[in-house]
Amino acid sequence: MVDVSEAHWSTKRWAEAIEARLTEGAAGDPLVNIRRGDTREFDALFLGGGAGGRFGAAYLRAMGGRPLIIDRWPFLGGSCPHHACVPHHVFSDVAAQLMLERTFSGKLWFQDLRGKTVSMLDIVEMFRRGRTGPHAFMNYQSAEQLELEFVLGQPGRLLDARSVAVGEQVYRARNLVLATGARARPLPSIADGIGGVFNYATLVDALNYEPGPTAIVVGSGKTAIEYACFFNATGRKTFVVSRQPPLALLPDAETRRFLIARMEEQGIEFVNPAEVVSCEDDASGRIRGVTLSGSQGPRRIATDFLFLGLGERPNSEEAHAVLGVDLDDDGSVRVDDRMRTSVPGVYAVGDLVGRPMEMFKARKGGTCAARNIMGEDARYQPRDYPDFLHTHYEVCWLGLGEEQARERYSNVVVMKLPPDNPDGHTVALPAGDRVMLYAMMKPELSGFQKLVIDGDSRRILGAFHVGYGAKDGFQYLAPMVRNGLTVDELGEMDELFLNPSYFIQLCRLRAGSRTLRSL
Ligand code: FAD
Ligand code: KPC
Repeated sequence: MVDVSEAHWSTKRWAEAIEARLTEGAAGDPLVNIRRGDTREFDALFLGGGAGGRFGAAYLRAMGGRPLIIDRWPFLGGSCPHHACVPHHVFSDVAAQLMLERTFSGKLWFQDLRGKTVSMLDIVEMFRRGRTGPHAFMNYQSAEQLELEFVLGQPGRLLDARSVAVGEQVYRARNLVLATGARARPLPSIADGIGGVFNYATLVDALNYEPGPTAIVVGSGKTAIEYACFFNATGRKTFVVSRQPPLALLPDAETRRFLIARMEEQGIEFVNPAEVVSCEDDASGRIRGVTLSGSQGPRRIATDFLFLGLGERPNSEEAHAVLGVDLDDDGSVRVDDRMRTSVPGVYAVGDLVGRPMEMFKARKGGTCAARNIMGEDARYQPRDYPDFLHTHYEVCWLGLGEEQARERYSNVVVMKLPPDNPDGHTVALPAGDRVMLYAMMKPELSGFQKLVIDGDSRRILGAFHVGYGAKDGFQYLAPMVRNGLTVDELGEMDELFLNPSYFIQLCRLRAGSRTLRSL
């Protein structure tokens, strides 16, 4: 083991150590940061130092407790900086940037990208180099600012409800918090052993060739759509194959239609309902084509690049086998609203406990477990939360879609931009940060926004935004909507014009009328 408890490494030194260990793989000795002078028993072992484990440990430490994190990777922060949120945002930034450049190819200062493909391998390698920064920061912040103790770089082995082994060394605590995350679901058997088949993790870890002109994505959820838009924006013909229609998770049909139309304009072809029934490989073992079955009959598409966005499966097998924790049908560890599993003293958090698999849930679950371990009666159940995904745009939403609202309320009012326009003419709205060029030169690409309102109580029921820069706003809007925010209260706020979503001024334009009308 390498004792780093007195090392006080800078981010630069952490970056070097992490990179060296990632290159060595499993051969590296664990990095051990345990304060030698502290003889207190650990209050909790956190198995997994991703968002759930790290935030849980930090909170427990802040409350005066003593946590120990064990993670198989040489860095803290888990999947997010390594192969999930951070690369997803890099690739989505690339998709947005390239859509802008392709739309205005040859105009103003834009280079002519028509018919050109940009290197996916270069972008993935750029991310691989860049992720060292977030990795290093996670360890620096955890060690120096949050004073966390940890053992990194080797897997932990569950022994019982109080003990975990790393190699020969056994660590014990009063409680155990399972935070081992989830992994990508494979395509059942037909792609086994074939090269050129990727998921979000292997794409960034293993891509080592320049994919050809066609990309096939399987799936219809967030990861499938986000990565499909990235592949498409690089100039590749991209097919999205799924049993379900895309974006079913987004609860407003008009917003879905806007997004799908824009993706199709960018050249994405949606094939559904359909599934991949076989994959062929070439002499080198790399995929060279897939056969699809579906409502339009069998179809073969030649490709050397298949991406699976089939959702994730919780890493719950060992906890179930060794500790006997109860699982749900999807393999997630069953917890109550204090994050307690079926085994006393054992908690579980994050992707391991199922949907929604999002950072806020992992982090809040971790802090909830920590507070209970430290004697508080803290409860957490994710509900009424805002949500987002990327296409070539950033898409945010909360609450009810228009159809859902009409099922429940008799007087639904809608405010949106752009307005419905019978002759199809598009106006330069919405206009705001990062869509101004679209608004001026190609207004139909400048976005879409919609508020769904109960006209009787004047309360906001739902909000949808396609554009850029509204994610922050939706974080703060969600609790206000939950607490009954009305059109009148929204119209009283101060907009920072040109604001990405026009909700404040649209509400103010109507707030004076006793009978609300759509706008
Ligand atoms: P993880 O972060 O996966 O942490 C689990 C940790 O457990 C890992 O560090 C792992 O090494 C460790 N571990 C597992 N087994 C062992 C063992 N036996 N011994 C030791 N350590 C072990 N969410 C968002 O909110 N915003 C986004 O933009 C976003 N983008 C995403 C993009 C993609 C492609 C994906 C797949 C997910 C995305 N998510 C996003 C979801 C988010 O990444 C997860 O919800 C979050 O990372 C879950 O945190 P966690 O702590 O539960 O698991
Ligand atoms: C570097 C960064 O902010 C992205 S990774 C976050 C992981 S954690 O703070 O542990 O939730």
